[in-house]
Parts: sequence; structure tokens; C-alpha cells
Amino acid sequence: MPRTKQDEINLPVKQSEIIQDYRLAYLSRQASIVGRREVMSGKAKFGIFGGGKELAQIAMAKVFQKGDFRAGYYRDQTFMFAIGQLSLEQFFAQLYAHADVQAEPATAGRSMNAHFATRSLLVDGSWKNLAEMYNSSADISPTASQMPRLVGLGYASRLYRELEILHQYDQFSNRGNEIAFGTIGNAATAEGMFWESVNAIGVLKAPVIISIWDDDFGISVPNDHQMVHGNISELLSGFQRKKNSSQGFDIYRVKGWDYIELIETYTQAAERCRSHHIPAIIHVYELIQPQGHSTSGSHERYKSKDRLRWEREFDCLKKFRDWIIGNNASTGEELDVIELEEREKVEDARKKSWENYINPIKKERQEALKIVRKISDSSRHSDRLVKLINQTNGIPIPLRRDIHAAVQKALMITRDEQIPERKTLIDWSEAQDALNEDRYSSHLYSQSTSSALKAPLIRPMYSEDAKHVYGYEILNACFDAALSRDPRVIAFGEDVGKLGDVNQGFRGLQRKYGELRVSDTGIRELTIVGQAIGMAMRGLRPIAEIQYLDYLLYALQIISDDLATIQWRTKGGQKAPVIIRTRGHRLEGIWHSGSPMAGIVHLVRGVHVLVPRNMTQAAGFYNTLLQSDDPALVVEVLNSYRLREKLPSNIGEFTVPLGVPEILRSGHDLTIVTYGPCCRIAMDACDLFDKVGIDVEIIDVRSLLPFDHNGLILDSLKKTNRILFLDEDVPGGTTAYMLQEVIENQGGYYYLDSEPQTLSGKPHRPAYGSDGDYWSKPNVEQIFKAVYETMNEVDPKRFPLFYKNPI
Ligand SMILES: Cc1ncc(C[n+]2csc(CCOP(=O)(O)OP(=O)(O)O)c2C)c(N)n1
Repeated sequence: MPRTKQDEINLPVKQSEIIQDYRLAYLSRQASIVGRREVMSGKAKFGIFGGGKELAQIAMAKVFQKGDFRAGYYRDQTFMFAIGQLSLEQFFAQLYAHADVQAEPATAGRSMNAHFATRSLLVDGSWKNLAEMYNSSADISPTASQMPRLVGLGYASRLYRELEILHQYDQFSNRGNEIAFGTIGNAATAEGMFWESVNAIGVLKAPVIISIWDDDFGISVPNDHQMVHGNISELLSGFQRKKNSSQGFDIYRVKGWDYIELIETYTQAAERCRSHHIPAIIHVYELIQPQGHSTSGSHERYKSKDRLRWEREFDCLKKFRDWIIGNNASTGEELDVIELEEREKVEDARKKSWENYINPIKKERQEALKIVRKISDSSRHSDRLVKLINQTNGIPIPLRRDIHAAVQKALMITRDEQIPERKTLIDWSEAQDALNEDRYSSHLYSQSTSSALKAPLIRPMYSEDAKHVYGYEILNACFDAALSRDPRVIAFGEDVGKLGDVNQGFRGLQRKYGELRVSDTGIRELTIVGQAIGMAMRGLRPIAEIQYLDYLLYALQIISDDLATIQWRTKGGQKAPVIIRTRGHRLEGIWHSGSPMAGIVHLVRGVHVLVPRNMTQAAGFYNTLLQSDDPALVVEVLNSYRLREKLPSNIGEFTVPLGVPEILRSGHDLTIVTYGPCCRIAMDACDLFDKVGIDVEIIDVRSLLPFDHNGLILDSLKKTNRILFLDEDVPGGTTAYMLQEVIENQGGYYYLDSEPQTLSGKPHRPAYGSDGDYWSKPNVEQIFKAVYETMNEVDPKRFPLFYKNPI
């Protein structure tokens, strides 16, 4: 049938492009429908889909260029299809949790469906050319948690544009021409971190476009419970850029079913953002969620009949179809054919993806049961084994865990028999364990040659006339060397810029390296870390400062959910070598004295946690970390900045290894295992030990994660056979963690002659003042008593309890 030409119908988009867009929108919707069906039929566990948001995402994809980054959430499948970074087969593979990076490159089956990511790294863990790729940072589930990272993904462009010294890194940026695109649901904008991130992006003038997909609900809760006036762009209007101002956002409102308006809005926003680094917020409203929130429930339970009717009418796919026909860009019959073709594509991909997923598992089942059958041929329990084989074979959609359980059962049934094939089965099972270890547990930390554990050990050197300087001066010299050595090192935090941080580690360095290399930030711990994550994902080497350890809790969620999981949740596809610098442990009062190390250590597996006892140790850690591609938290000792240390002559080069404790004093009677400020207090207690003839060995753990990977503490325990774990965390906190590492993991249990002990702070927060500190945290006298009482049990005559009245 003759077609009306595009110029005759006067549309701003080519007709072929319109049809292509319709195809994609339809295909994506169909994928959602089929995906839901797969869950309902038991082939997948859970599904969350992007139906109802197709057109806006197609418009966003049109302006998304190579080098750009996305930080979005689970509704963005259409966008990912549109930029060519998600195939239908990959879409289904993720739904099935296909634990194979080839089939499911975003997360290798580690994240639930609709958690999108591109792979920034080569197999060896080194960077790809990100400037030549369409990039998506890896999604996480906590609502709005994509936002802090977005701050840094955008801000990196500003640095790459404005710092000439960074222009050489064209693998990461084309002189800062890249936009970071954020997407978020309307309800998630009620999260505090959304507002903190928007404010930070505005202050930093970061080229970011935030799209808010507004379908009026957050699961079942409507907008008037989420935000004042129920209208997010109205609420955001205070962020609106004023005329001729370079600060603030351009804010757009556009209907989610208006194809042309969407394209025009994104085109304008992207043009301004890319050329002038003016951030934008695009509030896309009148969107729908035709399948409800997820496969966990149906939206008929909470949406009124009127609302459901409206959703059918304002479905962007229906509106687009009507618009195409109304503008003579195609006919209903032609669109019917297109729809049929797209449905077939989805069905083909589903089938292929399912077979790719299930066949290897079925093959494993066959292999395992074949061995079990051989065992059953020689077994007295063959009837039980045959039953087990039949049961396992009868599972219609087998999981690897079903096979594993059957193998265990077969071995248990035949545990009193000498059948050669039992060995074959055990070998097979152990080989599978190794494969599953790789499938589910690899890449918690970097596995590349740049892993922090592989940094060469360079000892500090001292000239004969080495100066004794304040601790902060050691750090200052270290950071100066780092900034001068590597242009990608960027330091920032509260009071870090002009003041050079509250303890002067960066004193004078902003003047020397400029305001972009050493910067002040607002008081916003969460997005200081988010900023660092985004920057590090784009090849920079941020040192993000959290002013006090006590305030790390504001950022702990994002460190735990985002930073700590990046390498693992992408199975080595992405990394963010962030260094978080903070200072903590005892000083004064509740919020400048805390040491909640166990809370941290247990929440941030995937980040190294280092607790240097002085600033030379800290400097060595920074030098190690800056050579490596792992994220880390370094907790400096608050009361050591004004203590003098000898300045190494190789301040920018020497390294302190991770996971290697240091013996501070050797002894034979008992080992004290501690870290940070308690090292000094334990050493101070030695005067008392000397007086009563107790010979303690004191070990500074230095690195809580990783922990003593060569078993140095065990060696000490083999010698002393007695051990005290000491710190100023709460009882059962990091002391218990260290105890478990040494007594259980290292096998210390077998070398104990006395009960192992822990000495920590009180369960309450530290009280104010020097006496408050003394009665809240371990002190010299307590340490003495803890050790002495152990020795009293060994030899009560030699070590009488002289400080207690006889009972
Ligand atoms: C921190 C956090 N709280 C709660 C949830 C559970 N949850 C998942 S999605 C969602 C609603 C989000 O609604 P909205 O932001 O509007 O996005 P939509 O799903 O409608 O696209 C909730 C409450 C979560 N994932 N994270």
C-alpha cells in the first residue's frame, strides 16, 4: 500500500525510526508479559518488569551516547534493549538466574531479574575503553540507592573536562562530554538519599539527567502519601536553574505516552547537559504499570476500577499505536504484522534462553544419577537408591541444589559400604562444589593482578637525620606525593579543601593542586561516598573523606549495598576502587569516640577495612591502595595526629601489606591481639607486666579485612598458648570477630592452655571527659587485670590477686 511520505506528514522523526520504535516498545512489553508467565509457571522465582514505561525510555535512549553512563533501577529494560546492551535472551537468562556470565553478563545470575549492568572490565579485571561503550552501572534493589553513585558518575565528566591533566585518559572520557543518566520511580523520590543526591549534583554542576518514572504509586501507596502535594516536580521547583545562572537544574514535565514531546524533551535536555553541563530533571508522568508492581501480587488489589480503566486508555503502547495510525505513519494491519513478528521473536528467545539454562543442569543430573545407578548395582540398599534416582529424575524443573541433595543422600545411604563408585561420586560432587564456589562466591574482592593483596612490599626507609614530625605531617607528605604522582587522585570531603581537613592531612594541597583535585564538600556523608563510587567507576582514584568514624554510619548503607558488592554482584564486570578515609576511636564524647568496627566489618565484606595504629602505617596503606583496584576504608587514629613520628624518606613509595599483622613486642606468656589506638595502651601496660614478671607478646592486627592471612597470630599462640583479644568496640564486637578468626578459622583452639579472653569497651557509648573515657574504654589497669587473672589461674601463688580482698 502506498505510504504517505514523512515530509508530507511533517513529523520530526523519520518514519522508519517510528516503526522501529514501535517494534521495540511492543517487543519490550511482550517480554514483560512472557516474563511474568515464566514466573507464574514456576520456571523463574520472581519477576519485576518495565511494562508501561517503554516510550520514555526509547526517547532517553535516543540521546544516550557512547561514554555515557546510566544509574537506574529495575524498570529500565526498554532502555537497555534500545541501547543494545540487553538482548532478549539475556533478559530471560537473568529471569532464570542463569549463573553463567556468557548467558547473563550483567550479574552472572547473582541478582534478581531487571538488575542491569554492562561490563566495564576485561576478563583480567582491567578496564575496557569506556568512552567507546554504552555504560550502565550495576543496579541494586534498595530504592533510590542508584542516586549517590549517580553524583560521581556525572561529576567525573566535569573533572575530565575541566582538568586538562586528565585529558590523556581518553579511555574513560572524551573531555567530559558524557552525561550520567539517572532513573528513579516516583515513590523512591521520598527517600532522603534522593534529595541529598539532587542537591549534590546541583552544587557540583554535574552533567546528569534524572528521569523520574511517575506512575502515581509505589507498590500500593499513592503519591499523596509519598510527597507533599503529590507532585514531585512541583516539589523540586526550588532546584530550578534561574535565568542566566549556571547553578540548578532545568526541570521538565512530560507525559509518558507523548512520543514526540518525549523525544523533544530529551533532545533539548541532553543538548544543554552535554554542551554546557547543565543538569536536568525530567518528570515523566501519566505512566502506568500494566502488570502491577511485580509478580508478588496483583495491582487489582489496590487500584480502583477507574484507575485501571484510565491505565488501559493511557497505556503508552496503545497511545503510540493510535498516534502512528492517526498520523498515517503505518496502518493497523501493518502494525498487527509487526506485533506478530515481535511476539515470535520473544517466544524464540525465551525458548532458546530456557534451553541454554536448563540443559546443562539436566546434564549434570544425568551425570550424577548415572554414578548413583552404578553404586546401586553393587549396593545392599539398591531399592532406596533406585527410589532416590526416580524421585530426582522426576523433578520437572531441577535445580542444582536438588542434584546436590540427592548426591549427599546417596552417599549417606551407602555410608557403610565399600563401593568404588562412591569415590567417583565424591569426586564429582567436590568438582561441582568448586564450580558453584566460582558461580556464586568469586570476585568478592579483586581477582586482578592489581589486587591490593598483590602490591609489592616496600619498607619505609629513614635517612640518618630523619625528622620527627607530627602525624598529620606524615599524611600530608604522603598525600602530596600521591597527588603529584597520579593525576587521577582526587580528594574531597567536609573541610578537606581550603582547610586541608580538620586535622590538616591535606593542608596546603588545594593551593598546590587546585580546587578540583582537593575539594570541600557539603555535609553529606552518603553522597560523599556515592560521589566516590561513581568517579571510581569512571577510572578516577577518589580519596573520599568522612570527617569522623562516628558519621560513617550515614554512608554505611551505600558502602554496604553498593560499594562492597560491585565486583561480586557483576562477577568481576565492574569495579570501584574507592578509598574512604576517616578518623576514629577514642577522643572525646559519644560522637567523637566511637569505634563501631564490628558493625562495619560485618556489613562491608567486599571492602578492605584497615585500622592503622599511627600515621606512618596509614600512609603505607594509602600507598598500597593507590596501586590497587580494591575499595577500602582506612580508619586513622584520632589522637595520633599530634604525636610525633619519624618521616620516612620514601614517603610516597613504601607500602604496608594487607592482611599481615605486626608483632609490636615479643613475649612468651600471653598474646595480646589488638589494633588502632589500643596498641599504644597495650604497650603502656607493659611497664606493669614487667613489674610482676609477665612476658606478653603484643600483635597489631592492622588490617581487619583481610585478617592475618598467613596465620602470624596462630604462630604466636603456638608459643604462648594464651590469648587476649583487645579493642574498644562493644563486647562481642570486633574482639569476637578476631577470636573467631584465630580460634576457629586458624585452628587456635588446639593450642590453648587457658580460656581465650576478650576485653572491649562497655556496651554503652563512651562518656564524655577523660574519666568518662577511662570508665568506658579499655585502659591500662583493665588490660593488666585481664592478663594477670589468666596468669593467676596458671600460677596463683606467683600471681596472687593482690587487688582483691580474700573471700
Ligand atoms: C529501601 C527500600 N525500601 C523498600 C523497598 C521495597 N520496594 C521495592 S520497589 C518499591 C516501590 C517503589 O516505587 P517507585 O519508586 O514508584 O517505583 P516503581 O516500582 O513504581 O517503578 C518498594 C517499596 C526497597 N526495595 N528498598
